[in-house]
Amino acid sequence: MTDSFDRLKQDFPILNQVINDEPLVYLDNAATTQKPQTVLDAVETYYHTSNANVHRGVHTLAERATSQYEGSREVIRNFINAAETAEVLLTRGTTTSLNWVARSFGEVVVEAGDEILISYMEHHSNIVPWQQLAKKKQAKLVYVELTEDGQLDLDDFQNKLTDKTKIVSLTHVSNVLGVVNPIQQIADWVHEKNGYLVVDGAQAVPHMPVDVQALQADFYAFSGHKMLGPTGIGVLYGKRALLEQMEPVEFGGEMIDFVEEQDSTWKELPWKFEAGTPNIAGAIGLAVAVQYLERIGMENIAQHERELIEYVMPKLKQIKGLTIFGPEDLRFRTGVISFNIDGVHPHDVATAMDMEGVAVRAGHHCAQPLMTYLNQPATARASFYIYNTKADADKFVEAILATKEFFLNGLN
Ligand code: C6P
Repeated sequence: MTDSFDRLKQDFPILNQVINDEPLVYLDNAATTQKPQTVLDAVETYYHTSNANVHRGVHTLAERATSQYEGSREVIRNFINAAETAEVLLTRGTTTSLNWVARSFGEVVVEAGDEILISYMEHHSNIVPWQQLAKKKQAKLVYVELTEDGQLDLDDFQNKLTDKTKIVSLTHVSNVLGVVNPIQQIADWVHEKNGYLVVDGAQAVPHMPVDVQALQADFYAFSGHKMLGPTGIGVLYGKRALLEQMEPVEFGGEMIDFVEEQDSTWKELPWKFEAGTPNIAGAIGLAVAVQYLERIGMENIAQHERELIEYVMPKLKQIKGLTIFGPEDLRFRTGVISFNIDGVHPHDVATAMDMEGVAVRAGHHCAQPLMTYLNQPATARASFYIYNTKADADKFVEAILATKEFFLNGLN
């Protein structure tokens, strides 16, 4: 399977370059992915041939832009199997999507004394909006513990899921541990308690098939730039019945039906949430990215990443002084590998690996409560994607060994 992925690199012009005298090995895909030529072309072609504002004009370019923008929404709807395009809101990314849910839906359902349940593996974008809501509503933010090997502790989850729990908001895949959470099972538990489930899908949608109807999540958020699309475009899926109850978060042009001196009415879904001129080129680019992923097949992509980590993990485990975070059982992981080298600061690790042409990220990965929980100030992190190969994995291992040698033995 991975062999047929080897030729994908040629679709990504940015990958064909030398960094610090070494061919680039890009392993920072959890932060953002690179863009294939088809996505770059789609964005450029839009500006060359169809640029206009959407939903406003009747001239030909305006109609073209509108039909491409709304056509992109349909491509995305089909990709995640939402029941209708009214349930697919185009946002700036996962952060905006989660903020909209917390501010608008949270406003509707959360009352003083209620609980909002999240976990210790959440990204700040799935913590801070809930902290703000909890403060405003005098609700309580409750954290689910993790198991020893970094999975969601499902016993603790079930203990903390009570009649007081109004909203559960969990990541589908952790951006630090790479662990995949059993969202479908969790949705059943949450709904039995009459709660609502919000899912941060930023690290899941790019890497595996996601069917929002099968998952039964009430809201599901993700970002275009982590799945080959442009930056500044993302998605908030929500069940129609819930979106109907919510007020828009932003107000202004595009989202109104009728404006009088003192009051206004809103457009229908999904437009009532999309105030102002949207990221039209971003949506078009994202749809082309989705089509690129669909051509490869999301099952194949998940399988490719699994093969890469099955290939690289045994090699990493042989390196003395290397700690790898997250589950031992690779069936519960995507291609995210956080690690530390004893005695070397993760930032130094990332800088030294860059000297070898290998791009990895170091830091708290916008997950400070998780770092505290793991008792680590930071980690280094490699994250694989469709265009990474076994040769990249080998280079990754070599770069770790060279880094270790350089810092611990002063050689290189
Ligand atoms: N994680 C990373 O390097 P935005 O920035 O809105 O596109 O995505 C935010 C976000 C939300 N949830 C998860 C699980 C994420 O991983 C991210 C982005 C990047 O891990 C940047 S910190």
